Amino acid sequence: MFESLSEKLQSVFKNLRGYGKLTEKNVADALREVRVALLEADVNYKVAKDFIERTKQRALGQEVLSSVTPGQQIVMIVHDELVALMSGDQPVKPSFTAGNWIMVGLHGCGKTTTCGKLAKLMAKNGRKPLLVACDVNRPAAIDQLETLGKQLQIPVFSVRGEKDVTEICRQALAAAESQRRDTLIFDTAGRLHIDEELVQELVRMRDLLKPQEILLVADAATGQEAVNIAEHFDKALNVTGIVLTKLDGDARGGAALSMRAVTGKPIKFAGVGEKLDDLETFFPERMAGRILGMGDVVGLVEKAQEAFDAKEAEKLQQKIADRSLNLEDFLSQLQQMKKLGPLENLLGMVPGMGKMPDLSLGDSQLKRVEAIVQSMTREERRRPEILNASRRSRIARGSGTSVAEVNDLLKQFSMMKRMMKDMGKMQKAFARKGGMPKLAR
Ligand SMILES: Nc1nc2c(ncn2[C@@H]2O[C@H](COP(=O)(O)OP(=O)(O)O)[C@@H](O)[C@H]2O)c(=O)[nH]1
Ligand SMILES: [Mg+2]
Repeated sequence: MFESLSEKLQSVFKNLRGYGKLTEKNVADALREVRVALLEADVNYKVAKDFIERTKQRALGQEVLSSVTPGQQIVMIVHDELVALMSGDQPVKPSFTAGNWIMVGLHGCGKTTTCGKLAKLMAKNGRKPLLVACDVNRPAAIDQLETLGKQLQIPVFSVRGEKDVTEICRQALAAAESQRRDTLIFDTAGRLHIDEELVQELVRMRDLLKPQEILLVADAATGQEAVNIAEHFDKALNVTGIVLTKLDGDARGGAALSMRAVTGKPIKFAGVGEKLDDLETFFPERMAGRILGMGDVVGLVEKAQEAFDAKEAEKLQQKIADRSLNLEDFLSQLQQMKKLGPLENLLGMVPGMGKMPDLSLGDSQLKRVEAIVQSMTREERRRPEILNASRRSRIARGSGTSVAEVNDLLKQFSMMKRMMKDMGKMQKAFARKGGMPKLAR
């Protein structure tokens, strides 16, 4: 997610890390680069400008905390400001309140898919969803929703041949009542451009349904265009929030970072893939952490908890927190992540791993890593620092790999540990300020 932006920001901060003291010029130079990175990520021009201004004021006006380097302090300020940019003056609270939920947006932005994903999340949160097909323009849209409903085993309400959406809505409300469904998710038609006819149809729906939420679904890959579209829809319908889809693709970050500031409406959910599990509650803090390569430990642990033993996850979280991670954990972490699906999705969430492109392990590579770790003695796994040249060549022979491969693995491992140490320091500083990204919940 947002790889290029993330890389650029991290390299700016890496340069700052060397300074014992920051001068006005250091800060100004760094922030100029940050600004370029934001603009290249297609962040709204004015949003980027204000962001830099605020960050500069804070960076220059603040006392340097003794526990962190000035460079780290700037990262913290940028992190705070990114969070503020995405959350506005009110923190976004995930809500799965029963009632009527309407998805609106242009053609192809991901409305129908999001309806399915949201229904799944609703069911997980104890709701009884009913999907309602209100895209009457294309019969295929009804089929698509019904297919999703079948996969999810969630009922879908449709009236084939009915062109009047308000009529469909009325019948859907009655059906929900008799089937005791408490949360209705309405899929609507899209257009290539927002037009009056579409708006009128949606307004009629809104007035009838008095929705709990009316969410604008926007394709993050389209950058500022997504933000403009959101503004238009919001003007016409007064939406309650935004679902940003396709954040897994080559979205550059511009939409995610400008949406709140430009429209004043919160991003509530993020679509991060085509599968029905790929909808997340949008947490500005996590997103900022990912962008800055600080890892998203809470997110990882949450995902992990769903996929494997909760106890295992807790242990991992604790180890990350007290930084006693050893090679055994490293291996089991890699194995567990493999269970969780495509590694790339998760790498960005693990501290330090966002920076390790070499770790995109295929099956056969994972087997080799496994073989290497298994050829070590217990002592060696727990205290890799004792691995001298002769031990390394024994391990290479034992695992049928090469010394170079053993060295690579150890290098990656120590990089990860170092990153964790850095993070630990920053977290302590954050905690003193009243807490920002936390490792432990
Ligand atoms: N990669 C990715 N694809 C998505 C996401 N959300 C939707 N899509 C894809 O976008 C296409 C259009 O989605 P659809 O729900 O039919 O859009 P609609 O016209 O607004 O109803 C489909 O191929 C979806 O699989 C997402 O978060 N990530
Ligand atoms: Mg659709």
